[in-house]
Amino acid sequence: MNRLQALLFDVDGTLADTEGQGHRVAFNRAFREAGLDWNWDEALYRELLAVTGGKERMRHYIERYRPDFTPPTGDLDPFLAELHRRKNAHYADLLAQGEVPLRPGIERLLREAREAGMRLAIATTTSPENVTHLLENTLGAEAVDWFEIIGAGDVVPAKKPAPDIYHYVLERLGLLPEATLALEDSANGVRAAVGAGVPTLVTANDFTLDDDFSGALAVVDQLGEPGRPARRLPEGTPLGVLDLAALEALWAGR
Ligand code: XBP
Ligand code: MG
Repeated sequence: MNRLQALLFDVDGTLADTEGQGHRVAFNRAFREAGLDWNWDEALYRELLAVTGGKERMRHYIERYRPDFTPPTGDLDPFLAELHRRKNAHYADLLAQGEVPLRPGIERLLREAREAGMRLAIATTTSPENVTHLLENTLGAEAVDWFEIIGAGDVVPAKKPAPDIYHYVLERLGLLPEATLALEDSANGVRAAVGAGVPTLVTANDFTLDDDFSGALAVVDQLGEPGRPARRLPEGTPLGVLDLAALEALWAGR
């Protein structure tokens, strides 16, 4: 009988609401520290999220909003790399201060999946150390080892919406895409997962509610906890707590 073999988790916006109070705040701190008068408010950041990857996002911002900007050091690449390094240091501080909790149902599902022997992996555009810090600060240091493969950041040439990071993870798991289920929160994430042939459940959030999730198996507001059912979007139909059995049923009915 065909069984679901692995859950593949996106990180930002899926494991935790990292963007609004995490990455965005960290970018702004790095900008101030570097003496730049750039400030990314929530509305602008929502727009900038169309570009995945912190370095790529800053480059896009300069091209679109600061076309006359020249970095003090002359060359843009090393300037952006250093700014991104400082941004990630601020992000790590925010995580350590507990500013970025996991989304509802994530810890419950991860613990249940581990208990059941379900294979777990991560497919994300963010940097590996950001993933490690998030897991350590929310679930404890040992949680990094819960994931067989952590596919993150620059290990692939093209970030989401390219399917590369999913190909990378699937190859290392030794699994066909149809044997797995991805959990994503954004249009770029869905395009990456579906582009690699991976059935995908979307847990949308405030930054992505209006995204185009074409190709996803289903869209819900969150995974649900006792007393706080997951709701199918856009109708709002309550679905209860999405446990492993519910995810397997969704996957099997695809
Ligand atoms: C989300 C992203 C990332 C983060 C910032 O990726 O687009 O770029 O906003 O990450 P995912 P870095 O949902 O796939 O995890 O600054 O570390 O690049
Ligand atoms: Mg995401």
